[in-house]
Amino acid sequence: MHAPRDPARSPPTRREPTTNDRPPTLPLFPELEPEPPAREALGPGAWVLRGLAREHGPALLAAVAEVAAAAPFRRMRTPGGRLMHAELTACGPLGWVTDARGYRYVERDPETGRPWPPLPGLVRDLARAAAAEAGFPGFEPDACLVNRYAPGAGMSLHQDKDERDLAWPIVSFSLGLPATFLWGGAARAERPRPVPLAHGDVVVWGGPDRLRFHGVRPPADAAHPLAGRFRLNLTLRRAR
Ligand SMILES: O=C(O)CCC(=O)C(=O)O
Ligand SMILES: [Mn+2]
Repeated sequence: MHAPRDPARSPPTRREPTTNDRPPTLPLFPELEPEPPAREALGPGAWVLRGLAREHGPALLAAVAEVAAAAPFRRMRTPGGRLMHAELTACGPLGWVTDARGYRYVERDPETGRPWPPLPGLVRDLARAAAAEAGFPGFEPDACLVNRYAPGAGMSLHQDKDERDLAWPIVSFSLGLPATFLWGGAARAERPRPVPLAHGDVVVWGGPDRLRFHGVRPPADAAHPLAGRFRLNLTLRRAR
């Protein structure tokens, strides 16, 4: 019988390989490796559309910068008085805001008193295409909420339910740093499923999944080549 080796007292004469010594295993036939699925179902009415917006990343980030130049990112307070971790701005006819009076859509930026900047055509077109791909043709968003997450900033579980007609889906673009999206259930208490989201991924949820709880874990600190130390998220909604 072998006595179990105590590595502290009897070091092996020959160093044993550790996982760190092993080079990454390359696929023998890369062309036969399965591609990550282009769309993943999160539920009967919810899809992750992998990389759908990736090629438009630079243009989308430029559009966000233009929006933020007219309607700067700011941290808003929940009706209960808590400061949100993500910074927000908006574009399109309506912008979502939260303050002591509650959650609502408004036509003017309360910070500047001006209408929200227009919804960029590219954002509208991509949102329409993503919604159609997920089974919701004819989506015409009238509100785009833009969230900016620095490392350490997340969003707790919530439902998107301030929109008038819940028959329309939510279309959500992820740009910049990767983060984990938390896909919950119909009740807050249901344990959410972690869904990693990368630059260019789009999530669409509607129909029977429209009121699912969801949230975002804070991104880890890193630098994205296009977005720097931020994750940006655009959610397109039909608010009225
Ligand atoms: O950042 C995300 O991926 C989700 C944002 C969100 O749920 C919201 O703005 O309501
Ligand atoms: Mn939400």
